[in-house]
Amino acid sequence: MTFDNLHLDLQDQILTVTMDRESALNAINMATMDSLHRLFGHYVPDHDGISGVILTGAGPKAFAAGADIKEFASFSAQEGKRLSAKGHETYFLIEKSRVPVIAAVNGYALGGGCELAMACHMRIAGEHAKFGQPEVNLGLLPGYGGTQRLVQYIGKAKAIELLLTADLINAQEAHRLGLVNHVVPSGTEVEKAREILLKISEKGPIAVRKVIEAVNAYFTEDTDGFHFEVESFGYACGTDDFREGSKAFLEKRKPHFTGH
Ligand code: DAK
Repeated sequence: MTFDNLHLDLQDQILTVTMDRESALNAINMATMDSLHRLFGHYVPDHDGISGVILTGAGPKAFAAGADIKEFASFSAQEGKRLSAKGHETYFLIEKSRVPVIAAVNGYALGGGCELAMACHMRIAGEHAKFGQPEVNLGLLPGYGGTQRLVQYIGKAKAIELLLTADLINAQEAHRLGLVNHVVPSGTEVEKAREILLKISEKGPIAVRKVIEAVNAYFTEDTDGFHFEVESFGYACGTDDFREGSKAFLEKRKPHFTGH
């Protein structure tokens, strides 16, 4: 499988995905969206040797400076709606990924780029990163879930201000608001994300997947998250991994999880 505009690097079961259009500040065009869709729809879920994914942007300036304005500027209402739906589908694939996905935000994360970072399970920001949803500057509103996920992360009052004013915020402010998990020296975002994913890769893979699903359930309208947790807990109790995890604790050794 080939992925236009993405560079993949798999090491120690951690897949680093670099959006690779540095001259356009990694703006997300249709080819990139299609690649992300196939990556998270097929490649990652079908690959047994991936325990976590890091998403980042090429170069020192941008994670992704938005959807590609040059490409969508001439879109009709019909085309815009179709692309928006495809973006939603893609970003949901990331949010629902069975393995954790961390955005290593190495610069501008604007518009569709900020929405992409928000679809990931965590965000590590370089100290010079900038976040924002400046769509209203273009006479648009966010089209890839930004009006929803920004509210989920930082609350309605601040989210509506950023969405209406198009103001950008720096990494420190994003951290203060709860949008990013850690701020690190620029250039070390991927390293920090990798450190977190390696730690998670030592945990039971079924438990990791169920935590992601249960947290997502909180934000899924027709799902009772508490009920989902009860069901998932019961399921986890019946796994070999749980037996191994508790046995290893009692025997004072590290567990060997198999994902069964
Ligand atoms: N799209 C295409 N090209 C972009 C781009 C973008 N979003 N952002 C930057 N570039 C290109 C610039 O055009 C420039 O290309 P050349 O002129 O060299 O060919 C190159 O990247 C370098 O950019 P600058 O020269 O502007 O670099 P600066 O350091 O001076 O400024 C900046 C950096 C990030 C402040 C500036 O580039 C900027 O304001 N960029 C645009 C930010 C922005 O407004 N992003 C879009 C947000 S709106 C949709 C669904 C979703 C969306 C839209 C439609 N449908 C379903 C239809 C989402 C929309 C958005 O994301």
